[in-house]
Amino acid sequence: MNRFDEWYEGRTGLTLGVQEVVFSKQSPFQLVEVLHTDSWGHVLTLDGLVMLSEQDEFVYHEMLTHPALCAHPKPSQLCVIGGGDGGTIRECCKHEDVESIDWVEIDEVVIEASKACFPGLGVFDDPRASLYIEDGIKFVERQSAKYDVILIDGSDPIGPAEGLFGDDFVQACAKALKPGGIVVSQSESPWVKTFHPNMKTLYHALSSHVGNVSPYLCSIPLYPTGTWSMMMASNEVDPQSSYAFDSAEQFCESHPELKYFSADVFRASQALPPFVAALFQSSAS
Ligand code: SPD
Repeated sequence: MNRFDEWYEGRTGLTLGVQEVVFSKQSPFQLVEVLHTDSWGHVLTLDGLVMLSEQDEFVYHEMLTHPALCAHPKPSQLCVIGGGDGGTIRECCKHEDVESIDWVEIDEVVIEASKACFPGLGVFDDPRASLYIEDGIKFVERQSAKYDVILIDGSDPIGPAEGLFGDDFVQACAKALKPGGIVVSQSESPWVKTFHPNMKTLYHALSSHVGNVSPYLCSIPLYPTGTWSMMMASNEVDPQSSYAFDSAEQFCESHPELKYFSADVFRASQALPPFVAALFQSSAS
């Protein structure tokens, strides 16, 4: 392979020059590959879709984690669904209030590839995190009023991750949250029409089962179109409050290694261009 293409709408896509396939294994769920690319270092793909690159992964992991963990007054008990590369766990572990993380990854091969090919990227040995290799949907269905924050670090809504965008799963997350808890999910690109139905379903499910939904945006060059969305929902916590921004300011002061998240970026990420806001004003599909 000397080039990799990810097609996201017909013949539109992303192309990367590939120097070497450094890992390739078909798991029971998907084809897990790590490619060494010309410009982005190692890149992890699942069934031919980019999950992360060494060079831009910090955006996704910082933005999935810190908005909710700064907005919540005491994020002690967490649940992370997916994220077998360990990047989200790495960011969660930076928060002193975190006491325990139930981490549920369906595919052991993603963990194997990440440990072998991205040394130092993920955190796999923090005593606060307990790893469960199982279907995150079934795991969450068994929980009740247990978590302050649930982070959904799934892949795209095709194949094993499709259920993570569905009404039943969001309802199960709502039941698994403590009062005042927060759910955050990655939620695709507003530019890619193929994913609009999933984005709308997720938004409306979060809104009816959890509470107020705040979609926000960030820039991830190797994801389709480079503009990426995430959704945060809570029935009590307001991510636009001065508490949330002050807490982000303080957190960033003690974490100068952060490369994307800041209090200003947090605030700005919630400003939605009208075409994005309009996606969520129409009915569920
Ligand atoms: N189009 C890619 C969406 C992938 C979201 N999950 C990435 C996992 C990184 N921890």
